[in-house]
Amino acid sequence: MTQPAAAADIRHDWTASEIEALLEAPLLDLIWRAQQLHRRYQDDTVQLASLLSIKTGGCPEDCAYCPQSAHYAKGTGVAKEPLMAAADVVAKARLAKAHGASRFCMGAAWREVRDGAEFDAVLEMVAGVRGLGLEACATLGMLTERQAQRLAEAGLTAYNHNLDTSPDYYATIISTRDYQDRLDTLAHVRQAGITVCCGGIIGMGESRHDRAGLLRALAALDPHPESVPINALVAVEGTPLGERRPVDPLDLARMCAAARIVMPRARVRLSAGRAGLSREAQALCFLAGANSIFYGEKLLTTANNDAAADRKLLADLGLTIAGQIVKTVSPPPSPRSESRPGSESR
Ligand code: SAM
Ligand code: DTB
Ligand code: SF4
Repeated sequence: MTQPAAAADIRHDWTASEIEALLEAPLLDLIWRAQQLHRRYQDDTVQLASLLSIKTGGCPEDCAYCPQSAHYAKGTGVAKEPLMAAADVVAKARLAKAHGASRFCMGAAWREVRDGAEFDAVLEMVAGVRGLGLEACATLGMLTERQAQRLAEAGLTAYNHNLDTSPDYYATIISTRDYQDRLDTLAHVRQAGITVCCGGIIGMGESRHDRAGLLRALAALDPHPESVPINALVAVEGTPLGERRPVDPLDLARMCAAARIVMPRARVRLSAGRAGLSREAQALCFLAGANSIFYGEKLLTTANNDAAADRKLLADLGLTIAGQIVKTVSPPPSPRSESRPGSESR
């Protein structure tokens, strides 16, 4: 059960040093604090969001982590593909729903949206996904205010646009756009009434101060993003970060916990990099405050966890899948109590 907000819990003035102190606190103290907020503002559900790359490769941006950048295509072998047909995308969404997803996210390797037939097709995809009763999310690069409005009119639930890292570290990772470009698009999304999905990546060589700087920038958004993806770098051969070593799963748990503390109402999504985590490491991240995952065997271009294994993990942990009707069997009536209906939904 979520409870009324205590004003002091919802803040937009977190400083990087306050957040750095969270990240360097003893892990169990940090998780304890995060759990208290989790139980005040969240329930026991985990949201399953399926991802589909609707337009792969050939992106003009030079994001050092990204296998879809045209700058690194020779090394990664990720070829530029055309935009998928709307009917094919909606068919994939139908399948994702059948497997238990409640949100469907469509990703395009674009620097920005351009008006025209392709954007019109994306609007058709959004309407089609919503028509299935799924939440629709898109991540298409930069947007104007008008484009955000058109996405809202098509029924888009959420727009994913990550800040990725701290303002200070940003230029080390991307040179073809700046932090303010990202903030401008986020403002357009918010103005259009679409919910904001915004997070970042750890494991790119950033310092703890940078991780704190990312969370500070996210928490400064007012209102806070409704969902916050925490990605661990998937080091793809051929990208400038292809040789990076995997992050320590405990650092991922720390990041989830700090995100839960500074943005208590957000769904914190344990995102890319989950395929490298043990069940126990994932459980720790859920304990720390993560309550959403990308679900389905593929992220955009790289592998994700097996869907059946994910369902089993959530069941073994006693977590509930968001948006699903769960039948609970009542205990047998005792001689002195009245019989109750055999099942209830939540
Ligand atoms: N082109 C659009 C954009 O950049 O906003 C949308 C697609 S882009 C692939 C979406 C996000 O995926 C990026 O902002 C980044 O946070 C994440 N991402 C991309 N490649 C990744 C990788 N190798 N490891 C972890 N996260 C990654
Ligand atoms: C997000 O924060 N992570 C997702 C989603 N938003 C679009 C993307 C992860 C991509 C990982 C690398 C790949 O599969 O290409
Ligand atoms: Fe392009 Fe997005 Fe990849 Fe950057 S992260 S190269 S903008 S697809």
